[in-house]
Amino acid sequence: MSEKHLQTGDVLPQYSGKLRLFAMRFCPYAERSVLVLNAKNLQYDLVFINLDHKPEWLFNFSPKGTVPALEYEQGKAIFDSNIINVYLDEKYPDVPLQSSDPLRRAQDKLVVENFSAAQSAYYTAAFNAPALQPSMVENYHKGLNGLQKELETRGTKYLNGNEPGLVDYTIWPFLERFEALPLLGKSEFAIDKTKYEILTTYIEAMKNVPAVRAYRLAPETHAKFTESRAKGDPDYNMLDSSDVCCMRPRKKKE
Ligand SMILES: N[C@@H](CCC(=O)N[C@@H](CS)C(=O)NCC(=O)O)C(=O)O
Repeated sequence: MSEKHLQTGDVLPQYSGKLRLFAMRFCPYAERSVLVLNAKNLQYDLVFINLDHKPEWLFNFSPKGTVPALEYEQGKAIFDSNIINVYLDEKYPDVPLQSSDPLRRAQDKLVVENFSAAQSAYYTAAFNAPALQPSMVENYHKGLNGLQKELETRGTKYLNGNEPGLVDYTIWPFLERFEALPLLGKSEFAIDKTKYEILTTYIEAMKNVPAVRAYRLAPETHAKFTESRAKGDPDYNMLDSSDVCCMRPRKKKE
């Protein structure tokens, strides 16, 4: 898989007949859908997009120009990670990722909702540090505490139960990125193993889930991309090795 991000002027790769996800390698929302596609063992193609120089054709799939967008049939797409993931779960029920109990599904949505303030705090800390307020750090820890309490109350390995589900794959991409914050000098965002014992066990378990392992990036890698984006020059292709030397035509000898 090429990690190259396509940009304005690049042609749309040929449709292969598989599901196709338009994504950006470092986007947590796109990661949510990648994880669900992986968890369901679906065949899919990934197309990475340079969000600062979007190819014109992106808007045919995602009218707002956001990723992820899922091309579920040639030329037909839906967008928004939560909408895509519920669609995938209902369309491909072999590996169900949501509870059959409506109340539990509602509770899962509340877990995600209650976590959103921690997500916002992360975004400010990572990309707009001068705007960071003490109340945001507080909200971040409230979010982590809430998540830990929920895990404790549910008493299961994952939020979904003994196997991870949609609720886990929705929250995980942010937990993955939170570990980059201390590396960026934001030590107040560290997830202390003693204070967050249950949460730490959960985080380590999630890292080993096959769907996650196949796509997860190290905190150092997230930190490097975040730094480039915070400086206003996101290094989208920092993981791409497809252009390296040897594929270039050799210069003819005189
Ligand atoms: N609510 C959307 C949010 C998606 C989103 O904001 N994605 C970002 C990238 S992480 C994006 O596409 N931004 C558009 C831009 O940067 O122009 C979802 O869950 O899919």
